[in-house]
Amino acid sequence: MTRAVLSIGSNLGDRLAHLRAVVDALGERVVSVSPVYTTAPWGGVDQDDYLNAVVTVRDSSFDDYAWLRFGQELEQASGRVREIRWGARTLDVDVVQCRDDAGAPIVRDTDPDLILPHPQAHHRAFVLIPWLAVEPDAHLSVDGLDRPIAELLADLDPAERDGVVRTDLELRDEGARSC
Ligand code: PH2
Ligand code: MG
Ligand code: MG
Repeated sequence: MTRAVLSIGSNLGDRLAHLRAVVDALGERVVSVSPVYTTAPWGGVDQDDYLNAVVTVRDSSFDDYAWLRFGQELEQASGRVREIRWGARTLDVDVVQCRDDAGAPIVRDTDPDLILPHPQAHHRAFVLIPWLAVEPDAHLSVDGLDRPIAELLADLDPAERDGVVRTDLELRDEGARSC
């Protein structure tokens, strides 16, 4: 059994539909879904604003690689093509953190396809703000030091935080919300 924190983002095509497709596909694995935010592009590439959200998930038969593969399949299904690093995309699903059975965060630093926790997460207001909305007490290991994400967010340049604006958009469909 693992629990994971997934960051999802889109800035090409029907951005909301791409994010909703992730929540739909995750189905019963979903523990919580953050609000949706419009976010200024991060990473220095000139491109349109993103929609971003965070989804926390769990599955009794998934390990960390299963979350990675699941995300990659959804990225493919959204029509994502080879792109430049940190450039525009129909859908990006990143595993930010993954905890094992005992609740311990899994650490990986040898496979470039899956570094855990995500090496850029603590720099990204578009990850920390949605994550904080669903897990206010969450911690993230940065350089081997366990830090509250609220503190990591406070350390960011205010301009980074100001670029992340909450919307009224919803990722769960009506049926799921009324359950
Ligand atoms: N994803 C990127 C690069 N830059 N900026 C924002 N605001 N949101 C993203 O999801 C994002 C980004 C590549 O994964
Ligand atoms: Mg990414
Ligand atoms: Mg990615």
